[in-house]
Amino acid sequence: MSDDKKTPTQEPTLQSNNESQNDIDSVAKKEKKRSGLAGFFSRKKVAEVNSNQDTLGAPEAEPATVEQGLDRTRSGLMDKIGGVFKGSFDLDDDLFDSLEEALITSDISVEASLGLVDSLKHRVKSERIQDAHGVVSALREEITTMLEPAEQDWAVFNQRPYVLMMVGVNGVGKTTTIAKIAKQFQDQGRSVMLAAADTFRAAAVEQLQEWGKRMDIPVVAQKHGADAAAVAHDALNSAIVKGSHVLMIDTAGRLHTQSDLMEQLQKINRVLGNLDPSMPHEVMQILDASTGQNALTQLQHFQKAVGVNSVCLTKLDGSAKGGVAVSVTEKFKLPIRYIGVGEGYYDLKPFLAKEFANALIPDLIE
Ligand SMILES: Nc1nc2c(ncn2[C@@H]2O[C@H](COP(=O)(O)OP(=O)(O)OP(=O)(O)O)[C@@H](O)[C@H]2O)c(=O)[nH]1
Ligand SMILES: [Mg+2]
Repeated sequence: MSDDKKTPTQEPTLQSNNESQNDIDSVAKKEKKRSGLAGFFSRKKVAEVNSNQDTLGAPEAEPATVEQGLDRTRSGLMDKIGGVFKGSFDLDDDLFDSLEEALITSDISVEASLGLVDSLKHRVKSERIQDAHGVVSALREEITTMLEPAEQDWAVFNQRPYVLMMVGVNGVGKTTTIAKIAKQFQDQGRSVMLAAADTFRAAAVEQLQEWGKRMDIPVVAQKHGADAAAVAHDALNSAIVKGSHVLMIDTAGRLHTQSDLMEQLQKINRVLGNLDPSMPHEVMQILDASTGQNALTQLQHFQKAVGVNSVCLTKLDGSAKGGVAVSVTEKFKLPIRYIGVGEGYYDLKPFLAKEFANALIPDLIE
């Protein structure tokens, strides 16, 4: 059977965190019943969603700075680093081993942690660093250097429309990130079009449509269960006709093990590529930073299946340990376009290596 003839009922269920599709559907139905469209925006409990209504995506909400967003992330790592330098200490192998452990337990991969500590040892020796402050400053600089390959210029407005497809596992923040980017582009006077190619999850189409309504941005959609590639195809034609600067394609969350759903992404790639071989110009994978090393595995599989070109790290304002940015860069050298530090429109920040390293590892408080 050709891809085109697949019906949604033949697709495997989207399961994550052991949720069955029935669970997902019944949650979605409950969400739909709730007051207004609040339920479409998240899977959070009603009380949480309602309490967020004032700030969720509200342009007037006070956005977090990167430093503020990384508050929780930073305190975890700095507690560990502070612990290494507590009391009197020698800059010996034991101390560097403890530092290495602090980095590894903050989601920096073993390889990257080894590399960082090796460079640090050399610097401590060659620059005759003797105090904790000097070691921590040197570590911050080493982390900045390691993160630099991920800070890349984005030629997003060089093509028109620039076609950007968002991929990732369930609930990582794909749809919210699309809305945040769309809002920021719109603020820059660019025209955006959205494609509701998550035709799989109940209420996903309405979720994107509601974002579009709020921002006055057109959303191309078909009904739930429609062929995702057909939606992307329609949206591209509309974006061409309208002369939109950017087309962003929202896709359903999926696990890499769901081969039918991974093929669906390949099909979107193929269908767009048939119209113009350079399309989609970019496949951006959204990674929930709080999933730590698991994010690396997700990226590896999605990259193999659909050729991921860039990354966005979300939920760095939560329990994430932050080191995942270092691991992702060390292993994949892909651009990290943005980091998510909250739920509002402007809680999505361009990734800047130095700013990130400074926010992650500030000076030790004496
Ligand atoms: N705190 C915080 N929450 C975020 C961030 N990004 C997204 N979220 C929240 O994560 C939840 C899931 O976001 P969605 O955008 O629906 O995720 P998704 O990947 O589209 O989900 P599926 O379409 O079901 O796969 C929502 O409650 C968002 O508000 C972030 O950077 N910080
Ligand atoms: Mg979504």
